[in-house]
Amino acid sequence: MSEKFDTSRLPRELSSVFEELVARDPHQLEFHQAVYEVLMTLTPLVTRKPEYQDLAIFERITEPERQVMFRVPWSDDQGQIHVNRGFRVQFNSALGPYKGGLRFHPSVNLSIIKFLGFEQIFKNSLTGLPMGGAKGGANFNPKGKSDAEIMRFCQSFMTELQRHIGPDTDVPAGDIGVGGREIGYLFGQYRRLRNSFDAGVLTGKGLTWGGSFARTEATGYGLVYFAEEMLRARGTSFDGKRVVVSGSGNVAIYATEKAQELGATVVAVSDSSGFVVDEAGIDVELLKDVKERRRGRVSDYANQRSSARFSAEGSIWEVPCDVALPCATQNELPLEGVQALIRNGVQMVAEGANMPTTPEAIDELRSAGVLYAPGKASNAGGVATSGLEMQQNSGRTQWPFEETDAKLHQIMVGIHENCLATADEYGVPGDYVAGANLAGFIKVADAMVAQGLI
Ligand code: NDP
Ligand code: 2IT
Repeated sequence: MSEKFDTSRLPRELSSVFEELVARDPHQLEFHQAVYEVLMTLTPLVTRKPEYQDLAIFERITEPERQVMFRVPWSDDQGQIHVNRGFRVQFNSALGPYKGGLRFHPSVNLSIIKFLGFEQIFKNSLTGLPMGGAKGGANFNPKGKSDAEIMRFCQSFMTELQRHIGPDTDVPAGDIGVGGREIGYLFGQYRRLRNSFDAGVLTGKGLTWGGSFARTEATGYGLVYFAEEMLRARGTSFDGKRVVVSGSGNVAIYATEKAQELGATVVAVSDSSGFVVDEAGIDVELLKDVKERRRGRVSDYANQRSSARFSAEGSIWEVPCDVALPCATQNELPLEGVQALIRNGVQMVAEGANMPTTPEAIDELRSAGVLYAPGKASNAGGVATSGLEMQQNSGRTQWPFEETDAKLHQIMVGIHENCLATADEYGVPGDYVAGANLAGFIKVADAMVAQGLI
C-alpha cells in the first residue's frame, strides 16, 4: 500500500492493480503518482469494457514491456573517469515503435523514467500517429560541462543504447538536458557504430541531416495551440492575457514566443535558481540568446534588461496572471502555488511539462473551476512533430516550416476535440483529464486486446 495515494477512491478492480504495483516497486513514487492519476479516471471502463479486466489489460499496461539499465563510463577534460547510470524503459509498443525522449538530469532514476514512459503511451496515442511509448536518460548533470565532455558522454551512452533502438524498434528524442547538440552527438555515434544512415532512429535532428522544421518549436507552440482552443471554447483568447511560464528551456521559450504572437504578455519565466519578472513582456530574442546560444541563466537575462527583475527567493506562482503554463519539471506546481494563482484570479493552467502539477494542486484547480489541461494532451505537440519527422525520414523528404506547423496545429486541435468529445461520452463534460486519459487509454487497450496475450 502506498500511504500517499488513497486507494479507497478507486473501484476494487483498479485498487488491487495499484496496490500490487506499489508492493512490487514500493519506492517509485513518481511512477505511482502517474499511474494513480490515470486509474482515477478509468472507473467507467470497469463496467463498459469488461474484456479489459478479463484480459488483464490494466495489469499489463502498467508493467513495461522491457527496461534496460546500463553503465555509462566517460572521462572529463582533466582525464578523470566518471560513471553514470543510463536507462531506457520500453513501455508499450501496441500502436507502433517505442517513442519518447531522453532526459539528462542528476535527479533521473528508474521511477522518473517509468512515470515519463507511462505518460508517453497515452500522449502518443492521443496524437493519432503510430507510436508506442518509451522514455530514457541518465543521471548525468550537463551543467557546466564542456562540449567535448557532453560529446564523450553521448558517445558512451549511445554505445550501449544502440543495441536496443532502431527506426522500426525504438526512436528516442530530446527532453530535459537533451537538445539539438546532444541529438547530434548521439546520432553521429549511432551512424558510426551501425555503418548506416538510419535517419529515423532519432528525432530532433539538425535541419540539414534529417531533422524536421518546427520540431524545435513544436512542444511550446503546440501547448499554446491547445490552450488557445480551451480559451476559444470559453469564448475568449490569448489576446491581452497576462501569462506566467515556468522554466526557460526548449518548451518554455517557444510557449512564450507563440503566446506573445497571439497577443498575450508573458511576464515571468524561471529556472532552478529563481525567476524573472518582466512587466514589459519577455524579450524572446534576448531569452534565446541567453539560454540557447550562451547556455546562461535567467539571472543573466535580467542583468541585460532594464524592465526585468530576478528573484532567488519566493515562488513564480505568486506573480499575478490570467494563464499559467508550467514548463519546467514534475511536481513544480504544488498546492500553495495553485492557491496563490487562484487568489490572483488565474483562469487557466495548461501543462507544458510532464506531471508538473501535484495531485492536491490538481484537485484544488478542479474544485475552483479553473480550466486545466494535463500535459499528456497539451504537451503532445513535441512528440507529434517527432512523428512527422519520422514520416519525412521514411519518405526521404522534408516539408517546409509552414506545412509542418500547420499539421502540428491540426493535430493539437484534433486532440482538444477528442478530449472534449470523450469527456462528453463518459458523462464528465469539460473534464480534460478524464477525456485525455480515457481517449488515450482505450486506443492502446483495444490494440492490445486485438494483438493477443503478449
Ligand atoms: P530543457 O532542458 O530545455 O529546460 C528545462 C527547464 O526546466 C530549464 O529552465 C530548467 O532549469 C528547468 N528545470 C528542470 N529541472 C528543474 C528542477 N528540478 N527544478 C526547477 N527547474 C527545473 O527541457 P525542456 O524544455 O525540453 O523540458 C521541460 C519540460 O517539458 C519537461 O517536463 C519535459 O519532460 C517536458 N516536455 C518536453 C518536450 C520536448 O519536446 N522537449 C515534449 C513534451 C514535454 P535549470 O536550467 O536551472 O535546470
Ligand atoms: O515528453 C515528451 O513528449 C518528449 N520529451 C518528446 C518525445 C519525442 O519523442 O519527441
